[in-house]
Amino acid sequence: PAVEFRLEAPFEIEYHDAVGSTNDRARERATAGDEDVVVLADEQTGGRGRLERAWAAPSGGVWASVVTRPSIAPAQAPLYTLAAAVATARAVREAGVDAGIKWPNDVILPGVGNEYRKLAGILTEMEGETDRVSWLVVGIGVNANVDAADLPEGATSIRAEAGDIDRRRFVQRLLEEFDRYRTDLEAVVPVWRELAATIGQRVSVDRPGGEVVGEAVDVTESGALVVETDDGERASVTAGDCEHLRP
Ligand code: BT5
Repeated sequence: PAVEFRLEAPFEIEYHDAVGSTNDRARERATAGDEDVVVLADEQTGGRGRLERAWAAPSGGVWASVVTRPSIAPAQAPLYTLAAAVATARAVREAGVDAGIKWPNDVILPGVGNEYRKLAGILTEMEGETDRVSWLVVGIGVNANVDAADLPEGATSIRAEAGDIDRRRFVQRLLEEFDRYRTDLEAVVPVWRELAATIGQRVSVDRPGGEVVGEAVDVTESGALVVETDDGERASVTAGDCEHLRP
């Protein structure tokens, strides 16, 4: 696979056949002061999701973590996550899978209500002051050339939906798209909206302030989900876990 990942991407590539978590290795590079590095692995033995959840990362996937040092405030970091979701969804669509985005950052094969299947996820980690980000690590996991049987229930892969892809080409396109959107953050939310599978769904969002149930009606300029609750109130949620409910 090392040869497969030789790229012309606008990033330095650090490739591993196997690593615990590409995000952990990317954090080391970030802490060392590096930037515009992508840590890539064929397989992760300790892949991580959000909130300490495990991420299955068998050989054949695209497990990538991008180290960046943008001059932004921490409040803008969610836009980088949305940019990665947009880049991932566009690359997956080019690979022939009719993917959508589930707020905030899951790339899914849409289905009725909660019958969607997850193809990719994003884990952004950062360090910095209250007014300035020092570094961001954007971890992108795509179930590419892997069997659905090697993934948790509710997950699918590009292999299962459309057949194997050329991972070198896929990563090249993914990074080109991410590079384009991170340098044009204003373009992110409009494209995110076009790809959104969450808008129009009945959702339940588990957020720090408690659960919100209602219809997802929009995403704000900073990437917050706007939910219209059953009593007609609008709540905007900046972070949390979102479930699509059966209509
Ligand atoms: C995510 O977390 O969706 C973020 C996943 C980020 C993975 C990338 S791979 C490269 C980089 N290095 C890392 O160590 N991580 C990043 P979350 O929204 O918390 O979803 C996690 C949940 O998705 C788990 O609890 C499982 O239910 C499910 N899951 C686990 N592995 C999966 C997979 N390969 N495909 C689809 N769903 C999976």
